Amino acid sequence: MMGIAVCRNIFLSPINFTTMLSKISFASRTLARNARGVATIQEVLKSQVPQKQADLLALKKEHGDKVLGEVTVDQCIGGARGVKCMLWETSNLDAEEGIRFRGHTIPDCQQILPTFKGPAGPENGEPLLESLFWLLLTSEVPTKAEVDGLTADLHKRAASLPSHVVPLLNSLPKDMHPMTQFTIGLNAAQTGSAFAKAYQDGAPKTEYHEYVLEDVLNVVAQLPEIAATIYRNVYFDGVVSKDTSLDYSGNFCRMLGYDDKGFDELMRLYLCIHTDHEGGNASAHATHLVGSTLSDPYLAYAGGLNALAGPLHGLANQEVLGWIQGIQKQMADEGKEVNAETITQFTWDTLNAKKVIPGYGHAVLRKTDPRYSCQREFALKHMPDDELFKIVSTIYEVMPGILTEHGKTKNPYPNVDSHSGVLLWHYGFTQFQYYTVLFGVSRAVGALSQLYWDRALGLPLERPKSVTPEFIKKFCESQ
Ligand code: HAX
Repeated sequence: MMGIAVCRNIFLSPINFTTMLSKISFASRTLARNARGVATIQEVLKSQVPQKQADLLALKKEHGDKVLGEVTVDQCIGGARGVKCMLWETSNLDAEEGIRFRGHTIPDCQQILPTFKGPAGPENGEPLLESLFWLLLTSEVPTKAEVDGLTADLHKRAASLPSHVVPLLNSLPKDMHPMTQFTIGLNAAQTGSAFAKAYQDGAPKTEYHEYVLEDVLNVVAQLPEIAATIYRNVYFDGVVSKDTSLDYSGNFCRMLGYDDKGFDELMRLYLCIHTDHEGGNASAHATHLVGSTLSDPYLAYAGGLNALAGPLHGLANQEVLGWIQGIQKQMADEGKEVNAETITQFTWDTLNAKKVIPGYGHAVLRKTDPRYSCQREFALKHMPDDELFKIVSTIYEVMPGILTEHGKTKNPYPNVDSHSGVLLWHYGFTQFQYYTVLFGVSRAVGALSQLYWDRALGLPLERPKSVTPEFIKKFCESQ
């Protein structure tokens, strides 16, 4: 019977087939996991490190002198697009397909990762951030019991935020950008770094990753309180309330001051999809680079947050809302509707003013970002009649054509930042200057999972070679 059902499914559609394979392999992994009992993330990683170290040594020994690609002068001057020069474990970005977390697409993750209700599957809600954290760190799909253990551990670790951090945040000017406050808060929490202390105390290199893991878990655990304190200070009464009976995302929503199951689900999706986007993006790369100097995870991720705060990167989600409001205001002033025609006109005005359209284009992607698509699915399911969502949908209808006609961007399709703000706005989270902080809470999970492996694998100081324009000219003329 099962064979027949499987065959029928195969002929239904390739997507069903992939989903079914994911479910089968998830089921077999779950059986294996149940056989070993409930493990902690530390135990799983400890068992993996020796093999991973041996694998990397073997890879270097066998292929160390092979050529992965060449670098053109355009690439050297043009932000190193496409230059393969960084090892990244946790995720991979394909220009057409988008992100895969440890080999799993976003729809896969929605099928196989435990949810707040328990079992995996979209019928039970969005995956828990802790599930994805486990997957990114270990490359394994956790059981619900393992995820619950990690949730409890993170809640416990949150209390380790040094006592001077919240008073410091309370003293900051309210008009300081939330991302600036965020990096100040994280830098200030660095006094609690286990790795910095162990290094000072002379820990051997072979043990660095153990202390780094402590810091990675602590940073992820402490970020919600830093982030929520900033939000509550800047926009409300400064009071942060917790509910540790919930998961990481649900508790974070309560800390921000939201008590709405729909918003909890959105936050789970939001925090999952922003975690990781392979290594070359500015926030992940900055974390990796700073960490390669043996700066501890607090300082390394503060570097990542500073990169995320730029408008070409994470700040684009704030810019998108500002741009949409610009259309709304202008059309209201002119007594016009916001529709395909007026959006087209407004877009050309923006482009003719030599500005970029926030939320569109990407350095790697050449198709609609699947992080955009899954947010669109969420909106279609939970808020199909929302006014802003309709505007975002109309923008999606017209923008690829306009950007193609404009002829500059290599990718005329939307990226993750094009959609996220509209979903937050729907639930009353309208303070869009703060949006990038939410992105920053999530990105820690990916960038720091990789940072753990950087130290476990003993990756060296990152130090590419720069060249002068005179060198390029002389070198090329001599060819
Ligand atoms: N609107 C107008 N022009 C755009 C554009 C856009 N959305 N995207 C790219 N272009 C322009 C570039 O500015 C560039 O122009 P110049 O030749 O005059 O410098 C040209 O098209 C070629 O750029 P590209 O090769 O297609 O894109 P890049 O790899 O250089 O840049 C960016 C990628 C994401 C920075 C770019 O598409 C952009 O500025 N987009 C708008 C900002 C944005 O949405 N950023 C978020 C990206 C996702 C992310 O990191 N999230 O955190």
